[in-house]
Amino acid sequence: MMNAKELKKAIEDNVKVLYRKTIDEASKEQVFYALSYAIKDTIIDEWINTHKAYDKQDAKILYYLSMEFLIGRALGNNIINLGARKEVSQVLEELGFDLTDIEDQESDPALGNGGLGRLAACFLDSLATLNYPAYGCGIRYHYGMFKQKIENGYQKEVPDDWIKNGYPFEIKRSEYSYIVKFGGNVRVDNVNGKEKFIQENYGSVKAIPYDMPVLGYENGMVNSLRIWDAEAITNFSLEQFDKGDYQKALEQENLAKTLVEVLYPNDNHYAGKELRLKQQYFFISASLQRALDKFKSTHSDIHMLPEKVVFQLNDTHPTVAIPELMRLLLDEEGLNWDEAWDITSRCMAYTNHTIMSEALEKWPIDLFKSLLPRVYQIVEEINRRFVVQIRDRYPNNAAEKEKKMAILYDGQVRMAYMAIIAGFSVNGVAKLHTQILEHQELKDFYEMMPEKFNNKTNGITQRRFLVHANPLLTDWITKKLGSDKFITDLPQLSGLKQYLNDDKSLEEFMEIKYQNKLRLVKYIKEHNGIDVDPNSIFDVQVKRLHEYKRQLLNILHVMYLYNKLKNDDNFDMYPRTFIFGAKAAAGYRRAKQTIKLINSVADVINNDKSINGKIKVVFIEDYKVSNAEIIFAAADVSEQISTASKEASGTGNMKFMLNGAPTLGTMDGANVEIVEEVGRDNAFIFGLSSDEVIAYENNGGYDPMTIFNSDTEIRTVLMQLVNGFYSPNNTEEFREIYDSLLKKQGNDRADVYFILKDFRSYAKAHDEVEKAYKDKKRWAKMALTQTANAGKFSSDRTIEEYVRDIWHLTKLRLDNAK
Ligand code: GPQ
Repeated sequence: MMNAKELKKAIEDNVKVLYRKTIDEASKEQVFYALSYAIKDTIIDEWINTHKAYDKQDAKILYYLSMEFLIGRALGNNIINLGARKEVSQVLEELGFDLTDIEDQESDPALGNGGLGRLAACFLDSLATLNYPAYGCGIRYHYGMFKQKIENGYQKEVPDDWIKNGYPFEIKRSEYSYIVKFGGNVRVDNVNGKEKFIQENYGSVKAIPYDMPVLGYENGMVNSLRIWDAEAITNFSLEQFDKGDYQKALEQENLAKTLVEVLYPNDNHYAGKELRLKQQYFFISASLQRALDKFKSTHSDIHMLPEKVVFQLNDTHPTVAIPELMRLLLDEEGLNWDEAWDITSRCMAYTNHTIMSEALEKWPIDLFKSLLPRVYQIVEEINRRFVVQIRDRYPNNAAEKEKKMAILYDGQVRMAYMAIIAGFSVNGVAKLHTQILEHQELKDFYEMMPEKFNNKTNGITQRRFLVHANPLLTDWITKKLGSDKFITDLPQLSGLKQYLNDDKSLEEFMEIKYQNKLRLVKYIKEHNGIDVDPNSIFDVQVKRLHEYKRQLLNILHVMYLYNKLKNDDNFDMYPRTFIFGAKAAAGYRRAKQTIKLINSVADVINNDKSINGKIKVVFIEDYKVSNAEIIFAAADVSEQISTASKEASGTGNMKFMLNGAPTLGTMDGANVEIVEEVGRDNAFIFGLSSDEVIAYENNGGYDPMTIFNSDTEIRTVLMQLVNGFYSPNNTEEFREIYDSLLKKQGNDRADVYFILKDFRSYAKAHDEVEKAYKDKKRWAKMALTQTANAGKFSSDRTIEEYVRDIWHLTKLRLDNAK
């Protein structure tokens, strides 16, 4: 890192070169660019040095293949990982600027939907911090996750043109471009008695990589996130035009334009769009071609590939990597099937992130085949061989096993099955989730190949979600522990346990929470125009809007509390602010109706003077990584209320925990492991267990009408959905929500997600929260207990487990590192 004087000069020079301005004339945005380029300058040498070390040490490289990297803003994070936070702030101050303001100028790169994409970003941070050689490989979407506007209570999607003004931390690397082919047909040639498969009449595009630096924490390591952009090859070339191929030239131009245009905004949901499959193949083919070329530039024997390269498939989205690697090895490298299969199956590992059936990718064979004719042939052969294996192993129930396990079945290509069959590892993302995979969802595979299955409980990076998000707490912990080692060794937080009975420390801890609440209060006032009482309990649910995550349960409970306040003279409550933040997939009706409901309830309650502000409801517009950091730091209560068995892990739960907010949740996903760490007394657990949910599901569900008929308070709340209480101008506004809770909907049971079933138990858990909060000291202790026990949930731990059990990487040595 340059010294303060050099940095100052670099910023001033950049402002001049970029904008023909002196620093005193520069806007905040201009200073953002000037500073970012200065920071990039200091990164570059370490970046080069790291990749020289890759080559010199002949390091095994991980390729983390993912359709999503929800990286969030880079500037602040890079400054932290360079260890230059204080210095940079000071220089900016001298120049008349505030670092936080400058950071706010950066667009928030949202190349992901939610948990899955954010996990990939946390993993990159940990890999670099732990000195492991790795590339993230993904897509340079021109439009990331849409920006959310709330208009009249409804979500409106606004395109996220994140690269409009140029993104300072990326580098275009045209010299590593590759051609990717789509469609056409396969011709078989016979060359010297050997079959050769030639794809012809295809359309193609050029894949161009852009690299972003991924910095380790104060260790001189800089890995790359490589995202692929598309360009047309022809540009209406005369040649094609002459050949009368005008149509094709146009098509290719168009393909390049649309291919990487936009991220599909679906979380935990597969929509089956052709363009999505094109995106998948596009970035996979380019990434693999590049990985093979890189390998071959320093190795002569392709059979060594598994010793030097490993590919991790982030969910099924990149699974086409399996037949694509086979294709490259067979058709380009000239290997035979067995050799190619041996290499492929030793290079590929798969992570499963959900058991929700609507998320499972199943491509129609017709579509798959016409788009990827050669790749499809290979899939057929993989499937054929696997089916032979099944018939061998299960001679008595082969047909049934085939139905349950074959890759090709019922006119579909089942991607998850291909990933399991071809790869050497299948992992779930939390203990409970992995158990459900092994014993329910994938039990036939587990029975046949148990050695492939393993668990890797998710984690989060403390560099972003503590050091960057919560500088006050970071400083305090550093003081209390006498060291900042927890920044790279999170279990050191357990040293805070010695302060659990120290009144002064508890007071300090809660004072920091209060300061962070003030920061959020200010954000809410500026962005929502709502006044929030910082002394109220901040009860927060921020995550994607999905029925299984049950934001509906939360808001119904708010309606219930409001009724009690209005109608029951004996009822009183501690002031609460219910904070929501959530984007709904653009085409997800029920999710959008839930957003409208939350906003309608907010409107009525926030404007009712008679309840003395005892309840406030805030819907934070455009929930994203940058405001998430402010929200986690300010939360008192972490709502993790998914229907048990449905949330594979959750990672927001860990971010709240780290920042001192106890979990109010079900025994689902990683909540189970959070409770294991803090103890049952330091969490508010409610609801059906996953076993109970699964048992109900296997027996046709339960009857919500009995609850409706017997519980008058619940009934009142439900009636308010359809009597205009929250929608005076349209009593039908929330009819579908009402119906979904009480009536069978086509093939769906009533109340698929057990909202009414869990309601009373949820309300009781909320009572417990209030009781605990009123006892200031008890609460402070409980809050500090969360932070002190958060050590397990660092993505550093997760990455070390992947390395130990799956990737077998070696730490890179960096000679010039600090
Ligand atoms: N997850 Cl399949 C997503 O965010 N998107 C998806 O499409 C799928 C899963 C989440 C999952 O719901 C969370 O429980 C996990 O914590 C997260 O992936 C990371 O594993």
